[in-house]
Amino acid sequence: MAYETLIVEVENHVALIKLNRPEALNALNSVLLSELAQALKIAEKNDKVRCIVLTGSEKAFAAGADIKEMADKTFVEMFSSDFFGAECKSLLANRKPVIAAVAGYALGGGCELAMMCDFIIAADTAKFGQPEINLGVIAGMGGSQRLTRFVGKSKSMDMHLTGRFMDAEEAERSGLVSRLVPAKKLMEEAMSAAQKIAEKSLLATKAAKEAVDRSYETTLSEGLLFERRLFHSLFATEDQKEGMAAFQEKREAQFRDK
Ligand code: CO8
Repeated sequence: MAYETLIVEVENHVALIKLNRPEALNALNSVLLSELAQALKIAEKNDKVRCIVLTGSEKAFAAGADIKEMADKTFVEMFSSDFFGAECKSLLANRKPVIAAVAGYALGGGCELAMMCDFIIAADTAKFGQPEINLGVIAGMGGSQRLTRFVGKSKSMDMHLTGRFMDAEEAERSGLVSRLVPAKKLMEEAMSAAQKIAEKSLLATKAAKEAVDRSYETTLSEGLLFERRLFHSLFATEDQKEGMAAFQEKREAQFRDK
């Protein structure tokens, strides 16, 4: 499938989706977000794909929502179309794991898009920020909620109110990113993490993703119950039998997603 704003490759069970609007530092316009939602849906349906990596360029993961596209819109247009609402819901509906591999700018909607992924691996060149305040607006794709959960209220407020950028070291220290690597190693590290995930049982992978995601949405006791019930339910799978047999037989497990 050919896209105007993305490059998509599938290799060794990993779909690599590259944002591709170099002339605008990968700013997220309607075409890009709807193509991204479509590419993720296709990857989710493709049995050969077991993990997804989302990346941008060396200079920018994405420098935010497209300011030029939004500038002249009215409240009525934004509200009536629920601007970017459907696209965000569609991105989040994907049940396969998605790793964000971030180099350069991840600002505004770009930072929010990275945070919508399951985890972020950052190059030492990465810069995160929610600079919407400089444009007379605020975050709109989850920044005020997700960044606060990642880094805590004080740092999140600082970022949203001053519009300052956070470098990759601060992002790792604050828990926004899971790994920090030299820029040259970014794609190697992200693809190797994806490969590792692709070797697991996809049933267990989806269950793990659901359980961790649930921790954001519920109380501790409900979350613990949800996790325990998912754990119990995996004993109905062949992959659980295989995984535990392989451990005892001291061999690699051969998962079949059954
Ligand atoms: N939108 C549109 N075009 C952009 C954007 C953007 N967000 N960012 C960069 N570009 C364009 C520039 O206009 C420029 O194009 P041109 O050459 O035609 O003038 C090109 O990309 C290169 O950019 P610069 O020349 O500015 O590159 P620099 O290296 O000098 O600066 C920066 C890089 C610091 C990243 C700078 O481009 C910048 O500040 N960009 C804007 C960052 C920003 O404010 N992001 C937040 C946008 S608002 C948002 O994301 C809201 C999300 C919520 C949506 C909610 C929906 C419900």
